[in-house]
Amino acid sequence: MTFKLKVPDIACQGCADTITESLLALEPSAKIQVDVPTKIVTVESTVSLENIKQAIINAGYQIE
Ligand SMILES: [Cu+2]
Repeated sequence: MTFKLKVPDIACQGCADTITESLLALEPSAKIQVDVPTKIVTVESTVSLENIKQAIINAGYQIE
């Protein structure tokens, strides 16, 4: 499944890296794209949307 999530707190590449790492910890083979200007995280993963959201929240970010 491919999920698109808006994470308004993303401000820089450091935020993008933190979110990417937390999602890779969840599923190492996930494909993750973080677009800093639009603050959109695209995740291609077999993990449920709920778990993806939780990983982003645990990394310290809120999802819109
Ligand atoms: Cu940042």
